[in-house]
Amino acid sequence: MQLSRWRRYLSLRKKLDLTQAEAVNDIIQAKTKKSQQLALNQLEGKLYKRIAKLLEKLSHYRIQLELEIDFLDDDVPDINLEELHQELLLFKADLEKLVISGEQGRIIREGLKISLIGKPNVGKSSLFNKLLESERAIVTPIPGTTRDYLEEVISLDGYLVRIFDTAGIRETSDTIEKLGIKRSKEIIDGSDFVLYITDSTDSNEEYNNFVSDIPAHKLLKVLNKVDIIPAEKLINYPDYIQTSTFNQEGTNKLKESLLTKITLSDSELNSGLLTNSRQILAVKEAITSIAQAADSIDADMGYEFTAFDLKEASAHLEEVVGKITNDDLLNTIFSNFCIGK
Ligand SMILES: Nc1nc2c(ncn2[C@@H]2O[C@H](COP(=O)(O)OP(=O)(O)OP(=O)(O)O)[C@@H](O)[C@H]2O)c(=O)[nH]1
Ligand SMILES: [Mg+2]
Repeated sequence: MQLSRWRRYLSLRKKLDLTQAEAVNDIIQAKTKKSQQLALNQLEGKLYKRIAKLLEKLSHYRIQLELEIDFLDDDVPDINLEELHQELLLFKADLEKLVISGEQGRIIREGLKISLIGKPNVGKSSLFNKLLESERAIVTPIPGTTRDYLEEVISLDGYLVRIFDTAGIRETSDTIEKLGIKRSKEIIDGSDFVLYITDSTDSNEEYNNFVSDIPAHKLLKVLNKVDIIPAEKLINYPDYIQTSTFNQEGTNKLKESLLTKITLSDSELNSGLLTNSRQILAVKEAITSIAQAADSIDADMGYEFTAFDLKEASAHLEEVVGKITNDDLLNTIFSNFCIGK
């Protein structure tokens, strides 16, 4: 979009909240339909409204407590602490749901990070190329071909997916290969999902220890080169996605499995999701404060403590939407991006 159009758009609005400001950046950077849709929802203020509702609830609880503190001797009706405790736990559960869906929002915005790992020569780079539909990575029959990782981005059904091809992991004395393997391990840690590629003609025993370190929910097992495996052997691999890079069928199955990892419905996508780590962290901190508020009721510590924790929780939620001016925003956008020339 051109600078003049942004100026016109922004001049129609007096102030944007921080989530909307972030959305403007996200729209500019969005690479797929879904990430654009998410950013547009945020720009419309859906996340802002969702957080504002939560803040309203929090201030309702706080007012009850502060009235008690200020007018202890007056005729203010007593607070039902048991009921408040219960409500705080429900409120905390709501925030926890917001964080969980926010992880999906973050995946849509930043892309689902997938790494291809496995022993040398099992066909990682070949699968990488198939997913990309291009001959991006070098493929040879020589084990140890990929020395450093490669990263590429694809759109899967409108979702952004970042794929990493890694150096095959094995015992080696080669210094360059060792460095590549070290990086492969770092990439595994930073991935949302790990595709563990095997080839049934190989023994994977030495590898089992390594794979057992990867959390099970992150692991997708793939049996490649099924074209050279006798068909009757395939039933030994029921929990593997079976592929051959010589045909399309397996790659399609692989893509479908990846899509099942993005579990958002369209209505959730439109519900005002958290979309970045900053927002998620602020809500997590609000959850800690709410838990402390509930604990302070449990421990009979007095209204002041509970009110203090609720104030902290509000401050954290306010961080998500903190107000900024259009000028601040335009300065940030145009200092970071060269658009609208
Ligand atoms: N028969 C068969 N061969 C395959 C298949 N996929 C890959 N290959 C072959 O296996 C060899 C190794 O493929 P690569 O994709 O380079 O394997 P890699 O896992 O990336 O290997 P490194 O980079 O060395 O770790 C090549 O000769 C490929 O043509 C497959 O599905 N079936
Ligand atoms: Mg390779």
